[in-house]
Amino acid sequence: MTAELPFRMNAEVAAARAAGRPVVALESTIITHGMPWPDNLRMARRVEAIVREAGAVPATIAVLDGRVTIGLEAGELEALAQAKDVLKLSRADLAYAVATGRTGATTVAATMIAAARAGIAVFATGGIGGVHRGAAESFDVSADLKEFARSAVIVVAAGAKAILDLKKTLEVLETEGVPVVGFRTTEFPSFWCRSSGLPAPLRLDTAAEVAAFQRARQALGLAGGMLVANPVPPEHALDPATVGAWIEQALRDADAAGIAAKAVTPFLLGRIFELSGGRSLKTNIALVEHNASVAAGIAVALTCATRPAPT
Ligand code: PSU
Ligand code: MN
Repeated sequence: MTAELPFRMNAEVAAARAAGRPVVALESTIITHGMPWPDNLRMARRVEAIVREAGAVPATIAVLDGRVTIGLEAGELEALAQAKDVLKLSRADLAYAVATGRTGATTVAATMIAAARAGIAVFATGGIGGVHRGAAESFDVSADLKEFARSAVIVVAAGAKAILDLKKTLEVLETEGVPVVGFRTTEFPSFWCRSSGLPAPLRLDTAAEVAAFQRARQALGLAGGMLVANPVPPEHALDPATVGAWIEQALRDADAAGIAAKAVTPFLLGRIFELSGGRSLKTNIALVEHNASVAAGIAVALTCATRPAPT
């Protein structure tokens, strides 16, 4: 518990922060709205273990009964993974859950806000939100994108979810001044697939290089975070044509059912899970696990690597 922050930080995360040891933030919407029970809990536990194995402390973030909690205890994680009526919280409604004492899962945007306030510099997730297909009509652009310009957190993700308009998503990130770094790739990945047909704007190959890049941005007074786009490992990648057909069908179903606003992303992920006979979920879990290990490497690099002294 830290008194000076409007947050409840668990003892392990607080001790790591106080000692300057590496910490990796993890989101909770992926648990409550992105995957079915009990795979969601298994994934959340496994991801925390991967962060630990790589030498960092995991901090899964959620709002529990109105308290922004940085680092869920094992029992809290299990309860959240099974809970019903959990809010999906972004920048617009994070404080609403606090004010009304509700329980809510944090999206990429809300997790970035909480991590930045808690001094956590690195965050691992599956795929960020972005510009939805048909956004010219619906105006549906995830608040995740603008958050990158505001909160100084490095987010490791397998690009943005392929259900989105990835080209427009990259355009908005560029407009917002958000670096998008292909990690060991020159191509922007598309979540379940390694390719998207779109180039990654920047490329870096090591955790130390990512850490040095973020340090250079801060030295220049540039606010905000960056997206480290880490493709799913080849053995778990799905074929773009197969995924494309599931996405088209899911989008038609969403349209027919009149799904809008916050419900769109969970609906599409759930429908694609059904259409794929569970294959999309297996790949989703594999890519989150991979992102966790890369994020932990970056968190370690940020704490140990120091720039060479000027000569
Ligand atoms: N990545 C996943 N599964 C998810 C999400 C990301 O693998 O469920 C969530 C994230 O929390 C992301 C949110 O911030 O979807 C985006 O929702 P929206 O498009 O409504 O902004
Ligand atoms: Mn949206």
